[in-house]
Amino acid sequence: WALRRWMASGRGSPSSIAILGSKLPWDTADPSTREPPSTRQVLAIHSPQKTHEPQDEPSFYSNDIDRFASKPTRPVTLQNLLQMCEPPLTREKLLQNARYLCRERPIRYAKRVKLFQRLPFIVNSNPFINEVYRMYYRNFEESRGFPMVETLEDHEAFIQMLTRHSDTLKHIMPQIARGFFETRMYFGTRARQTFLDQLISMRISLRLLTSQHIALHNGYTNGACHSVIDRIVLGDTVRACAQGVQTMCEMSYDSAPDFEVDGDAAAFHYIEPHLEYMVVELLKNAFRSSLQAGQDGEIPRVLITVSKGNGKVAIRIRDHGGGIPRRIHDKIFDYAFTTVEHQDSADPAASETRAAEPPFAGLGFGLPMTKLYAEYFGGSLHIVSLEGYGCDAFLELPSIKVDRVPAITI
Ligand code: ADP
Ligand code: K
Ligand code: MG
Repeated sequence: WALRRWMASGRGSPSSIAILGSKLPWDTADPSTREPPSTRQVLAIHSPQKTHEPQDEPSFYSNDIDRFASKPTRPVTLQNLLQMCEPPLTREKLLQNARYLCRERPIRYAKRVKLFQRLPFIVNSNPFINEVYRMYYRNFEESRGFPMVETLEDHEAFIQMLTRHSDTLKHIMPQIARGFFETRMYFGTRARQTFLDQLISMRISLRLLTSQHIALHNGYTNGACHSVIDRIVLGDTVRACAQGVQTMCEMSYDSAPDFEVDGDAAAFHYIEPHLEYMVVELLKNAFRSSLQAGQDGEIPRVLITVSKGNGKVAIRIRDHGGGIPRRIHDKIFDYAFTTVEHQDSADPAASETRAAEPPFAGLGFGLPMTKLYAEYFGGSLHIVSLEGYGCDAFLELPSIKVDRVPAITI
């Protein structure tokens, strides 16, 4: 029945498969006749306005996927990644990093495609999950078919491909969340946890490598390399996030709690979108529980304290929303675990419209993803709940600077 429901939603129809390229013009059967493609050919095949011919469905048994997925990746240290943007930004440095990525990206995409192929069939047939799988597959094929970057002209085409890949995958997390939420009954909690932690970590890593290379390219062409690490005034960013969440809360529930930010507004270095994502998710939870606690009276306000220690910052978010019942405390970090009640999740039409805009709460991705993001660079997230009273969320993050970089590899 679930399959029928997904087919009925139109996402499983053959027309949705047509955009998947499987052959590139320079893929000939005999390797000896293989001509290296010209830059124009590369540009043509990678140009978004190209009308694609109907093509084969991605094969589950593609040798290419297995071959690339079995190759080892070559992780770089965060230190090396950050040093890349230090002058001098030479042509050689640019092309050398492009060649590294040219080899690395198809391997990393193939490993991700392989992860999806190992999912239970019923899970992979979910339209949201399947669409994400197809996007990864397409990016794998394009990256694998891209010839080794030798000249600055090749590099232009390479940057176009990187930008396009990165743009198409920018907003897929709500889709992934929706897909794994809908298939939660077919999938064990442990298996889902392992899969999603792996998938999201891989996603963070490749996005970092890609954006840093685009930054290096911009630096080489315009002179200034803006690394993926931003200088952030913590108090300002947190206040802006809280204002945003307040607006979202009003739109979803017609009212929202007040909030207060205190502590020192120290500057630190981090990836701003990561910080914003984590703070917004924690605030959404705090706002929602406060709103529920204030149903018949005054809505308790949310208190946010920011502080800076030695090479670290901390963000504490306190709400008086009633806390988390003890019996669910060990489940809150499970993907797709939520206490939000869903009435219409069996309606595919409703689920399609909902996917476009991630809901305020209810997919159960906020806490596990925030924890994963925090731990990626060696930070931490702790939730302390006083049942019947409220919750404290403690987020601690390292400040990432070139002279003091967490010892992690990407
Ligand atoms: P979602 O918000 O989509 O339900 P989360 O992973 O963000 O998913 O949170 C999981 C569950 O943890 C929530 O459904 C809620 O039951 C509980 N929770 C999280 N934060 C709070 C909080 N501040 N107060 C009360 N309950 C909370
Ligand atoms: K959860
Ligand atoms: Mg949440």
